[in-house]
Amino acid sequence: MPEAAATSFSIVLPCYNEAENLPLLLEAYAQAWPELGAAGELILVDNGSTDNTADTLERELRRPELAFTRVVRVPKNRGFGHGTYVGLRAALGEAVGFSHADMQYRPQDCFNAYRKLLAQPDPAGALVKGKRAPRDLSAALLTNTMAVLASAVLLMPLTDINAQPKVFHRSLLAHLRQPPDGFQFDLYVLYTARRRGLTILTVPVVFGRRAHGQSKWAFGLLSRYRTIWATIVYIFKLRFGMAGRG
Ligand SMILES: Nc1nc2c(ncn2[C@@H]2O[C@H](COP(=O)(O)OP(=O)(O)O)[C@@H](O)[C@H]2O)c(=O)[nH]1
Ligand SMILES: [Mg+2]
Repeated sequence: MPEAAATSFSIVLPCYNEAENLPLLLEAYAQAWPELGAAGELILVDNGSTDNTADTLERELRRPELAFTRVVRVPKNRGFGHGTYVGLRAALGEAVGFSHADMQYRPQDCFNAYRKLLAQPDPAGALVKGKRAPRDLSAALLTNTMAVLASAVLLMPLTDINAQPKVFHRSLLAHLRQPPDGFQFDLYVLYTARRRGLTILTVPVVFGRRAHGQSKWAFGLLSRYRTIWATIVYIFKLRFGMAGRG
């Protein structure tokens, strides 16, 4: 893993077939970046995309106002967790974080989480995550049911597990030893942080609408239930030591 730079922040955004959203996303980051007011880098992970993501990124990243951005490529898609982990391993920041690439979160969400982390007496002892404003009933029901189940089985308080971003000191990376490939990555990061005694802090975020395209997992009943089932199985695997315990 690369050595950490002086106080700085790496934001990792794994992108899977988000070619339509990327120009908007990058424009939002180009506009907002000066607000960060710190050294930083934006890492876009082309997570084995099969659309125009590679060409779009090549074209967009020629813009000088995106000089803080670089691309990491995953040749074959294995899922959200794998792509995010590959991006995090390439990160140089002393603080690192990840979020989504479909415009549902704002760059400022990452910045706010970073500022909150830096404001802690011991930034290495905390992880800052987004906490979504109340959403529609079925989304809230699913989120809360998964959080209650995970908390009860893993014996630790967990809420709004998949809310983005997650921002933490790079020292946690060494403990993410067996990250899951899929969307269970968020749970794994929180679980590992809690087991290591980190304090979990939140910043409020608004979960907006996708600018283009549809959710990559909740687009149909079957794919939705597959992801939910995989998460339930993963919760029990974590509990009984059959998945990576950092
Ligand atoms: N499904 C999926 N999404 C990925 C992957 N890698 C990165 N992502 C990104 O993960 C983010 C969230 O995915 P999305 O399907 O919108 O999930 P939702 O927001 O929970 O409905 C998007 O920005 C995707 O581009 C992957 O391998 N699979
Ligand atoms: Mg989304």
